[in-house]
Amino acid sequence: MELKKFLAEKGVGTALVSVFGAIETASKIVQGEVSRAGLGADIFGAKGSENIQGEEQQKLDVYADECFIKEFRACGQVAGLASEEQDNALQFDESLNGDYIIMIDPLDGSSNIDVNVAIGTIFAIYKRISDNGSELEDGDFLQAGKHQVAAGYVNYSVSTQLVLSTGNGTHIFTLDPKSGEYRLINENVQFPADGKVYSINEVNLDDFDDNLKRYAQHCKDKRKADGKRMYTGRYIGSLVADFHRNLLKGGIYVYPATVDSPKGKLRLLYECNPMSFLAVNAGGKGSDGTQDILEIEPTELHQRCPFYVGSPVMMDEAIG
Ligand code: P6P
Repeated sequence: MELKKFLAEKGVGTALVSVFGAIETASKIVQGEVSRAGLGADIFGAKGSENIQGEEQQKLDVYADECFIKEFRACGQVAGLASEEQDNALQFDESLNGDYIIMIDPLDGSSNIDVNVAIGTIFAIYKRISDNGSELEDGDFLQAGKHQVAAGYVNYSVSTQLVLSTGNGTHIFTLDPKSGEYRLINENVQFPADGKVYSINEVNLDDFDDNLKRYAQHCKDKRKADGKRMYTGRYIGSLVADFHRNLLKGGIYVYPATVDSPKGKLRLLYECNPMSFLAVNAGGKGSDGTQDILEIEPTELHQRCPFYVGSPVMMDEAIG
């Protein structure tokens, strides 16, 4: 079943279906450019600028940001957007009557572009709080993750997949290159309750708090009845790719506070919240190590937080 038909059958209103239409269009354009990267097109490498995080922007980062902004503006249902690649939130004056607010990381893991590793777009969708037609306010963007009306990611990999939830399960669509349609391949996907994969950058091991050091050692020490290791490490350096594998096979992803990133590296509004929304809708959990991510009341657009997400049994073992 193709995307828009599925959403309509799930009772998703036409305005939100239109927002997903914008995501569909922009993701196909970005996928086309990502796939060209291997042809040596002049889209490799750094753009020579930095985003607000002081991170070197890749040419495809900026390209993806521009694509999604253009399509969200054009759909007429989005009043404003905040992006990892934009210092400040954007107000779409031409659609101030739109109901929706978008938080987006247009191309996460983009440092992997040059080495042909899977990368992704991550998005969260909220209803605006201020009156329709009025100027947007900070509160429209600084909403706790539990108020998301939808979230998802695009995984630009072996195939291009769109994983989304509108609060009624998490569903996987694959882009059919022949028809150009996203087709449903896995409805109401569920995290395996437990798993054998942990995704942590252990270079930071000395920075982990005692509880996480305990958990990492547990994963190294645990043996099956036959004496073989219970767990294995898989860390690709691309959140979407690591999350997607763990969603299907069972696993946990952790990016804790470190010396380099004392508040954690990942951003609450356009990485941790949408990935946690998807996880919870697939029977998994998302936490900052002390509380449910979706309960955190944001104070800044680009704020970071420690991030644990994955299979519920592993999450309970990791957080204790
Ligand atoms: P490190 C990519 O920059 C990213 O935001 C995630 O996609 C990824 O999991 C993480 O950072 C990798 O960070 O510090 O381990 O290289």
